[in-house]
Amino acid sequence: MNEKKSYYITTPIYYPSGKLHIGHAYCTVATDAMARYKRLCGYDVMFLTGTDEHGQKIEDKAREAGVTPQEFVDNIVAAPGGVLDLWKLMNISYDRFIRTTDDYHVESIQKIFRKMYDNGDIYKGSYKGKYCKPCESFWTESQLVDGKCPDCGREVMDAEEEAYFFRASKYADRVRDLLLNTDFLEPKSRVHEMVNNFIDCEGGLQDLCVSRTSFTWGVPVDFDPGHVVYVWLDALFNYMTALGYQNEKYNDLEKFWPADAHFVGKEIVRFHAIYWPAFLMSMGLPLPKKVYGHGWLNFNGDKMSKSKGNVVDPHLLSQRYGVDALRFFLLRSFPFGSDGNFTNELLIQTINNDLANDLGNLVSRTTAMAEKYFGGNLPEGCGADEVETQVAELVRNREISGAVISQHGGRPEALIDLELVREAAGLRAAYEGQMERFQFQNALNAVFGVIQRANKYIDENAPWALAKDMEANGARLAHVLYNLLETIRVCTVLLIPFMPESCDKIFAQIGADKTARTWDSAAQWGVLPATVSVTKGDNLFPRIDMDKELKELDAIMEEAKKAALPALEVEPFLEEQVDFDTFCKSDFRAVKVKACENVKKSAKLLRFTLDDGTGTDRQILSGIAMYYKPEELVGKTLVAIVNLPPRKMMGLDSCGMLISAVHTERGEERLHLLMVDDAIPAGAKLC
Ligand code: ME8
Repeated sequence: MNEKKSYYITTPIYYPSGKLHIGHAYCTVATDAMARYKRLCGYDVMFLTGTDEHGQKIEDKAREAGVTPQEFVDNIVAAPGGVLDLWKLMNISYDRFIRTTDDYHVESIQKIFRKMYDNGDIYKGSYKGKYCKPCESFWTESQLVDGKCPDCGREVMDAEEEAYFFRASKYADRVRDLLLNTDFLEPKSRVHEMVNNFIDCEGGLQDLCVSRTSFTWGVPVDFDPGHVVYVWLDALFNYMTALGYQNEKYNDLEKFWPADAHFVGKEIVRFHAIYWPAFLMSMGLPLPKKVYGHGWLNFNGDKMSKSKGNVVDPHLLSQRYGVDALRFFLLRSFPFGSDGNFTNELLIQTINNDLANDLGNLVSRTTAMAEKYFGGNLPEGCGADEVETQVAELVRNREISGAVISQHGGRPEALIDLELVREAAGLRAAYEGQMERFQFQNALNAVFGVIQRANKYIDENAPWALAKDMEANGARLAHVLYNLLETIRVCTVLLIPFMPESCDKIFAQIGADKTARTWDSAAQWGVLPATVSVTKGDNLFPRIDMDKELKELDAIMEEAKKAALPALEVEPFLEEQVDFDTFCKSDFRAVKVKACENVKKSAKLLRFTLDDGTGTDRQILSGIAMYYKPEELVGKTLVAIVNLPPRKMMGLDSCGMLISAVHTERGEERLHLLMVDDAIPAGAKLC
């Protein structure tokens, strides 16, 4: 039997310490595209993702939230709107999801730790150093940047504890060799950074502290109570425990280990490219074939960590633009190996240019014309001719020559047709080359090059002009539409890894059955039957009005900012006491509003004419025009302090002050004039 080749790919397992943002989705979407691509190519794929649930940060956050660490992580991982929900929404086709709190993983980590201890690679010592709590990383003085954590730039603290150490130093030479002399780590630009900063640095590769005693939320070291396993050792081995390493839960090691690719963000390349292979060397295990360190999505220059307050919510974005548009944007707009600047404007632009204008337009124009001119069914005989099929074949075998094209004598339009055929038939090979190197942006560039070519082909052939004389040009028109459908089909097959749901819809519109959606068919020409049935469907990617949309997004962000502020804040109580006699000197009276108006040229002031019971009107000015309309207040019974010395405001005397209650709601100041029972007569003293 011909067994399928296997392919094992992983994402980092995420810290469930808060909501995931678009930066997290970036890596997972890329991994998903790769997994779908490999499935399309016929591989038996294992796509692993999960959550990294131990460590001091989680313990602290749980304490702050008043729940147990397990409750805390359960709430972020499995609750509605949590990690699992997000991956479902983003159409992430993972095959396995590991949580490092899963029993089988905990059991495996304990066995692994003991094995490394038994083989002498883990030993007990004491640790003195600088510790970055959010990153859960110990650093030496020389590794700090401006005295701060080199990964996240935050303050570090002095820390000392009895701890177990992993003899990383023992593996320095082998890891250096792995990095410098193999393709283990990519992009290559990251290799020297790793070797120079962590192996060939002053003091060489340091042994790694792999246990903690200062908190308890971790995998307990079973032979030394009080110690928990360092999160990174715990987390890195997820890639193997999830296949059944040191546990009975799964049995997939033989099939899937070593991993074909670990996708990781650039800041955790150090753990994956240095300690991970060293751990595996210590255990005598095969090394993964590739670690790919992708860049960060920055948002206005910042990595979008929650702590820097720049979160962009993937739930919200996919609700507004559709999951496929968001997935596509992430891989189309940024080269995977480098940083990219995420802006809402770029997102909308990409959707409008690539999806609405180029792809959407091509599909809707082609299907609309097939319906309009042929009732959705192209006539017999309009399919690929012999020369076209032959050109496609030669392109596939990389044997194309100009001779074949010029042989296609007779038809003046033949050259235009063959150019399109050649581009479409050659697309798969170009795309494959890029996908194999994780160059998603380039792969998509290739596809969109052909899509643009096809749009140009419509203009070159002007089907609307051909349609004016169907008797003379009907066959040509049908052939033009057939060529367009074939081009759409080839491009759509190659877009499956990026936009699976939209591709299904396009296939349905162009009448492509299962056999016309395969990897093999993407390098062939003439796969759709000539009499294919076409149905124009809904507009797949509606154009977005940029200005309007940006305004709405601003308003949403403003609202979100407000929602994050405390619901209610009142002023702190005064510490200083006032003696009773002083207090009694304040003369509070009930007053009735006889008239109220805005003060000219003042946005704030209202001018009150008040009955204070003395028989003479009292005038008070109050800075509350943003809270009340003057006419609302006429007739109300208010409270005023009446023995303050008069003050001039905007040239008018204010004789006293009206009493209000003030507080802050979601960051906005609120004010309520104190209004009392209308039965209280004007001038009544309040005491
Ligand atoms: O690092 N742009 O978890 P994590 C691109 N638990 N990628 C980003 C990003 C951004 N703005 N922000 C975060 C961990 N990421 C560990 C992994 S694996 C054994 C343990 C990426 O939740 C980040 O680079 O902090 C990392 O690869 C991933 O999200 C998970 O980050």
